[in-house]
Amino acid sequence: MQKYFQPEIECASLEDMKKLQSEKLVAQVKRVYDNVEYYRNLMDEKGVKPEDIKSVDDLHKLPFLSKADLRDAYPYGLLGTDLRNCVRIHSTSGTTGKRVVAYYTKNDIDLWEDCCARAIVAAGGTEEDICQVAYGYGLFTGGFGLNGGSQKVGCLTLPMSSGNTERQIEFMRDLHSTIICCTPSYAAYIGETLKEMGLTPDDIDLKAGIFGAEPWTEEMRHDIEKSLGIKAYDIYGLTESTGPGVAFECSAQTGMHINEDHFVPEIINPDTGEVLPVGEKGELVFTNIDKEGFPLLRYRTRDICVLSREKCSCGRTLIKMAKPMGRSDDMLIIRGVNVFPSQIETVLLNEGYSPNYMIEVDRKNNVDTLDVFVELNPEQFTDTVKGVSAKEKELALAITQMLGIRPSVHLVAPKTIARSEGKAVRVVDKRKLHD
Ligand code: DLL
Repeated sequence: MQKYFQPEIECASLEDMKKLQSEKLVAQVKRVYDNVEYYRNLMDEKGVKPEDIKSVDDLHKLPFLSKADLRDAYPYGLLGTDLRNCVRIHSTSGTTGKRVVAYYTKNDIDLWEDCCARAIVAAGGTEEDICQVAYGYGLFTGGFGLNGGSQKVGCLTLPMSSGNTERQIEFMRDLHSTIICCTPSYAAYIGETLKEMGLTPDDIDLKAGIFGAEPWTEEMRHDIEKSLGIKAYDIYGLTESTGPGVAFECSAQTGMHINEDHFVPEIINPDTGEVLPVGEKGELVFTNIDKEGFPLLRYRTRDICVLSREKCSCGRTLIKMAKPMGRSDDMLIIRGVNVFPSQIETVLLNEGYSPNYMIEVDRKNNVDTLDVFVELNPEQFTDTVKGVSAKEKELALAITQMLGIRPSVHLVAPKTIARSEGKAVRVVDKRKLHD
């Protein structure tokens, strides 16, 4: 039996899980109240004392933490323990404002790596595997997180980091990598490069990929599975709550099991903060019940998704989260309509186009404009100008049917849209320049 398939936790009854969570939560709230002045003030403002939290059913009494709080408290305001007890930091890229720095004690790293190990085992990983980690290493959590998980499982671990795609493929072939971990957009790029090198999935030994850190669609999953000859598993996480491994996909590939023994999820209405029942769509909120360095309680992720307690064919009882549609702040409001880039991706891949696209939003004469630039595949590129313009109209219609608003579609030559080795940047919102 694999050490990192832990049925006593992963297949626990709801009652046992709640008991475990409650014990950890009660202790965590007390610790945070005693050690973290910033959060103590928030609790005092709300009139909540640690004694009021007796079980996970009382979670709703606690105040939320938002990204704004994290920025406010930067750099040390939410530190949960003496800095001397911390052994590592990681940080978000800070593209949407001041970066967030998270602190890890030795124990935090140990538990985080356990979570990543569970994810690798759920994707079929064993000590027989050769695991190529092509997430970035550094302040980003992807590389170090999966690296630690892979070593715990006992896989031979290749700390490649991202980039240098041909070298990735050479290593993959020479060392017979069986598992690859990277962002889905980078996996698509590796698949494209493999083809360009005149190779097919039969020329490599990969069997599984563990992809996350950005939203990706089912259509993208099929594309990657085909181009690399693998099963593609989703993995979710965020720096604020440790990193990858907060949730992971199993053989059922129908959503990700949340490591509930460490992270207690809630779904809330993003406008009112009201807690929604399991099964309703809303903003995901996490409470870290055993983190020491950066113990966030009721952290609002801004990720929009749905939870499910439906029985899973893999036997795990850990609650599942659906693929997040994207962050509430990734959502574009165009002519009053809510648009997620992932909806456009679904249409493109369904219509046989490449996953290489850019979305440009602007405002002209007070009207929002939506331009979608999509690369033609090399075989589509030989088309006549007339043929291309007919295709653009067809694709614009398909997107209109999905979104309810009409875009201008521009089919562009192969290789003209920048490839991503990490998280793909798919949207340029020029309206911000006018505001
Ligand atoms: O992206 C951690 C990670 C690394 C997850 C490697 C998975 C694999 P951040 O850079 O802090 O951390 O970004 C976190 O990325 O709030 C989501 O919006 C998004 N995200 C992460 N995983 C997924 C996923 C890492 N599987 C933010 N599907 C999160 C959709 C995801 N979005």
